[in-house]
Amino acid sequence: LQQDLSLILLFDMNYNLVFPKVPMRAEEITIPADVTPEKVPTHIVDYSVLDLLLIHKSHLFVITLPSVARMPLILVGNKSDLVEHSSMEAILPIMNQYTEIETCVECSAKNLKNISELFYYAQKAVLHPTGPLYCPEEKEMKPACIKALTRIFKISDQDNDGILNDAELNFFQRTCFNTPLAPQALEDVKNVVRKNLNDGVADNGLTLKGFLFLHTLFIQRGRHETTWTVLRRFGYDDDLELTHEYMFPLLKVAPDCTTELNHHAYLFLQSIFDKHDLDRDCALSSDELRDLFKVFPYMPWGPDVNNTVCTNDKGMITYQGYICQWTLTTYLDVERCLEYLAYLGYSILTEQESQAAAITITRDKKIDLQKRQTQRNVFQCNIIGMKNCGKTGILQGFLGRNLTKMRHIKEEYRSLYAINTAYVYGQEKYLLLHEVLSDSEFLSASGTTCDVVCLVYDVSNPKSFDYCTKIFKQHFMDSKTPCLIVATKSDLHEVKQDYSITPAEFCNKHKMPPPQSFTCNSVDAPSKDLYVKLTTIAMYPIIIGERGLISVISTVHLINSIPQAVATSSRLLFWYWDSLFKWEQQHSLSLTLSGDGNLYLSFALLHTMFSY
Ligand SMILES: Nc1nc2c(ncn2[C@@H]2O[C@H](COP(=O)(O)OP(=O)(O)OP(=O)(O)O)[C@@H](O)[C@H]2O)c(=O)[nH]1
Ligand SMILES: [Mg+2]
Repeated sequence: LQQDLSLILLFDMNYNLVFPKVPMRAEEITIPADVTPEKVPTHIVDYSVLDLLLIHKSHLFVITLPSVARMPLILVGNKSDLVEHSSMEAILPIMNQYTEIETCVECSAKNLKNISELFYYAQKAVLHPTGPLYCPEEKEMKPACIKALTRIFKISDQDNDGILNDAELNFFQRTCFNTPLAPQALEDVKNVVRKNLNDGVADNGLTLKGFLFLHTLFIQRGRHETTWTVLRRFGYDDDLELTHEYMFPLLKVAPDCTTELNHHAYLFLQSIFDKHDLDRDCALSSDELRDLFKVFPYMPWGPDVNNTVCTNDKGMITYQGYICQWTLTTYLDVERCLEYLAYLGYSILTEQESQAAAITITRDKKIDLQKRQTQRNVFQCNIIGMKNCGKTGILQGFLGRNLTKMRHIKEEYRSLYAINTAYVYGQEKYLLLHEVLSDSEFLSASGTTCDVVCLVYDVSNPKSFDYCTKIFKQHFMDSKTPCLIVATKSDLHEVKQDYSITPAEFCNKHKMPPPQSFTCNSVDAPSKDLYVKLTTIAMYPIIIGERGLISVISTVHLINSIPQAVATSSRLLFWYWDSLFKWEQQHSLSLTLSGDGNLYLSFALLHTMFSY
């Protein structure tokens, strides 16, 4: 909304001849905000023909030249005290010709007739112009206004039945005008619509047609500030575009922090899903999806989303898939997430200041490492390996698709991301897989930034492991990002890798868990094992600071039963145990003995997970 108004008065040249003592131009006057009906400070600038330049600095002038258009104008017939009859009839054609003219008023400076009205109309013309809303020739609202109000209707129709019932109307009223409608007022509104329109009211609620009719009526009766209040509340500016402020509230994300949706945001997204899953099959058909995104200016999800998240057997995005895609957008591009939530009317429906309230910024990863604890729910794993080694197979396997299903995916609809949940210690976490496309040994920052790396080689291709070792040495050997080596296509005959030592020996040498076998050539969905392991490592990174130094990010307590765990340990467990002690010595820390089973559990879990 305008903070400050300037009005320019363009005076008739004869004025000074009639009242020769009046100066050519009066001093600028400011009407303070609290005495104006719209509560906006208003500067009144007198104009003499010599000062044309001034016009450009103001928001309105009272009499105008058609060439200086796009500013709202008020046509004022002064000296009404001198005539018997109104000149309004003669003025109407001029009003029709110049749509910038918001209002015509006849006034008299001599007997002060309509003078305060004139300034009221002037303020109104600037603050609530009819120009963008209404076409007087056609006597109907302009398409952009209809589009905006239709979006507002859809957002307010919370059960998506095409009707604003009393509860929805009240919520709408409270949101826009801060007061609910009295039951009688509600009935009156509906009766007005009923009287004028056949299908404006249905099931005792307002249809879209009725809603649009009401706004047309407001505008036609000079109450367009009502429509503007609604439009502005839903984020629109004077050109009926959503404002930058509404779309992109300030959200500062420091490096090494990630962005997630909080519980309230998930509940909101769930309600949006439920509202559009009309057949209640827990998946969105293409029609349902299109309907959901009708409040967007464009379709945000392309067919690649169906290959990024889980779908049902008909290929529709499931509830799980829908939630995962939102999680992905929030994690990878939080600005976009804010934009999407703005289209959905998040701040309005949840009665929050802005969509920023939907976002949790996680603490710096370095603090997580220090404290050996994380509150994060979303982790990213980069999948790296030479061409054709089976990376996409791993991504699609995470969505429960085997090789046969994967082969049906059209090349142009492939996705370099896949996101799903995995359970670690009984907690559901999101794992975001990112297939890194590179055939050289050098990765860009997006290839190396993640929580865990999956280095993939193809057991049937003798050249494929060498690539993994190069990538490892180039990028990860000295980094804090944990790595897991994965041997894909394990259903095929395994050949010897062209490398000086075997993959298992390589892992041992570099203190990594042994290579993990994977195949997506299965009858059913591929095994979930690999994904649980990747999530676990991401959550509890076996930090190999100086490679060989290990810690578990969790509250580590030793318990009496540890000796049993050690007794049943594999080589990995010994290595793990050994490194933990080395780490303890190096950092002169002592591990506490308590009855808590956490460490035992971590040991046992890691032991069973990575033993081979
Ligand atoms: N037998 C068998 N074949 C597989 C498996 N995974 C992938 N393939 C086949 O291997 C080829 C490459 O698989 P992708 O998963 O596309 O490999 P990629 O690494 O993503 O390939 P690029 O993206 O081109 O680098 C395809 O022809 C797949 O059908 C598997 O587990 N077993
Ligand atoms: Mg691929």
